[in-house]
Amino acid sequence: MKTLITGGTVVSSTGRSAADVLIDGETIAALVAPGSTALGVDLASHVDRVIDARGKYVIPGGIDAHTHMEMPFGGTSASDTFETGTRAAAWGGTTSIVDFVVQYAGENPLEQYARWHDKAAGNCAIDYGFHQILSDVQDSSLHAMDELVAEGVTSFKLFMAYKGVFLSDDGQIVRAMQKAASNGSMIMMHAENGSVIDLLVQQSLARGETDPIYHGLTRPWQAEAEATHRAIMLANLTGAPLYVVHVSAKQAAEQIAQARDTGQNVFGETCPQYLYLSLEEQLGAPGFEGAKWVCSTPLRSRAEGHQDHMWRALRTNDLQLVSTDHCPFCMTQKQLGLGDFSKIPNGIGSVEHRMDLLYQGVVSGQISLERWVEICSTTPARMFGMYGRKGVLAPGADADVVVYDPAGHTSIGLGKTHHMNMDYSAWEGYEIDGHVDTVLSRGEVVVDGGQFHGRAGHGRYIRRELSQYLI
Ligand code: DUC
Ligand code: ZN
Ligand code: ZN
Ligand code: ZN
Repeated sequence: MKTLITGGTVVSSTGRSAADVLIDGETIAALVAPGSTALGVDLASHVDRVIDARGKYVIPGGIDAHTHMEMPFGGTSASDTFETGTRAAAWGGTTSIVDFVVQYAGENPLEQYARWHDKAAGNCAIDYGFHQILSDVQDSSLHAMDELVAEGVTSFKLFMAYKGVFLSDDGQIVRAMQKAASNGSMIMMHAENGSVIDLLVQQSLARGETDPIYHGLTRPWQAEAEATHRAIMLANLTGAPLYVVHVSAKQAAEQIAQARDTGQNVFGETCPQYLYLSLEEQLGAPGFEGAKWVCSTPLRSRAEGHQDHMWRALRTNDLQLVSTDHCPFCMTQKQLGLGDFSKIPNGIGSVEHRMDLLYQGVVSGQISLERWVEICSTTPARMFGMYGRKGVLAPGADADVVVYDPAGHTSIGLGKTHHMNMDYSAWEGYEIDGHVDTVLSRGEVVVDGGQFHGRAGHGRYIRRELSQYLI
């Protein structure tokens, strides 16, 4: 099957040009001058399918490097399965996800890895890779880290918060970092001071403060900035590359920027919720509504300037990526925390909207068109060892392609654009300038003309290499 995407503007992380994209089977065959001929014959008449991209951007498919499909968490399980979640991702122009295998304390990391393959295999509409969460770091975990790297799991998430659920103490963190330094893998960190947060939560509940808003108020920016600093120091001590997930506090981003200025391999990710949503809006939500926006790290105060700082950090490359931390729960699941905010499952669902939401940063002049592609696709590919196959439109790369219509419009919300398995949207009422028109995953059209054409099982496991982003 040969496909030609004609008449569009191909945008990469380094520039834009008028070019046609020729796809042969699952990969990109060539980028050619618009209207090119082969031996004097119009190329378009040589292919099986022509996609008209006039007036539109042609970009490499989005890569969401942080999702939690059907994750067991908070006494329940994230509501998107690999099937529903990857379908929603495709609708939004995301053609690869990197999800997290979960190893809770006492579980065998390799068995958990096999379990996650069982959950994903045959169910995904787009390609998927795995990071691995380690909740306790034993001799056996260190051994597993080597085996997992050979399997293409080249990044490991540790937690400085959630004692009794995930927490790795500093000694365990250092052991895992030493292993990462020796096998070349990346340490991903949930950087919040868990002991401080647990204390503030207990004190808050003891005062009778039970509403959702106290989730954010008991996770202050100082707890994030302190843990981020500590994680950076431990990474410096051990020589491990460090990627701080879901950065929301300005002061945490500043810690990352300082470390990067010294040349240390430290990277940071923020999420759409930390660019757009705020503690003030959550405070203004009536009753239990605020539970929709309970996530960790929490939404931050707009008055304190965190959101503006996240945009600025994205512009300056103090932060490198925007992933969603897609961890959706329905309202009945959120209601586990009625009367006790600490029992609200933490997470927001955004996998479908990341490309559109980030594109609003282009519309408003916060980031360039090229930076949009870099943040959404090229850097996640490089950061997590997929570049070449993913993250770029070049001969030999997987034909993961999005045709994006800057003149289009997208209304987000239930009954509008919403394909995630959730009974509300954290983004209800958002109006997007721009529209994901056509999405190809490895040469197959999965979304086009407002229709889903993909299928569960098309998506394949991505065996990742070591990070290609390190200094
Ligand atoms: N951290 C995550 O990365 N995802 C869900 C919840 C959390 O705390
Ligand atoms: Zn986390
Ligand atoms: Zn997460
Ligand atoms: Zn359109």
